[in-house]
Amino acid sequence: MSGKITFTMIKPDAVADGHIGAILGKISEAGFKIKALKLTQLTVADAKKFYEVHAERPFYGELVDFMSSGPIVAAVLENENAVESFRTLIGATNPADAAEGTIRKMFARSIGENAVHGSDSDENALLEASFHFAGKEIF
Ligand code: FUP
Repeated sequence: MSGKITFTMIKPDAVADGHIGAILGKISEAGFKIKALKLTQLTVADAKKFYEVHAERPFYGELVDFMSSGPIVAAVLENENAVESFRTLIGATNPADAAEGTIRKMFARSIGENAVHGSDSDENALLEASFHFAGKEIF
């Protein structure tokens, strides 16, 4: 499955702003198949673990607080060249730099509250999918 799978979260800002349906619509229109999907909330410990690669960065505390502040939608997605094509669909980390029509350009509040996550490698996609979903929840 490597190469065809990516993992995403619709982050607390976009859930609170009522964008779940619109974002899932753009994901489907772009040709991604939903392999797993749930509304859930990260604990502080979950968010610390998920973003531990950023533990030394100055924004880590705010990122952990934000990501555990409210419900998220977690999903596993399938497509050709899934990681790269999904990152193109979501746009740059900072919505101010994101291309027109990308999910972050349309729905993100700021660089810290940027609407969606997308895995940055095939290896991380599989690790992130298994962090959030049991095998029997992935179809
Ligand atoms: P991305 O791969 O585009 O999600 O971006 P990064 O992995 O670099 O960053 C992960 C998250 O850290 C971002 F989604 C938001 C947060 N972040 C900040 O809050 N400030 C920054 O300067 C960079 C990232």
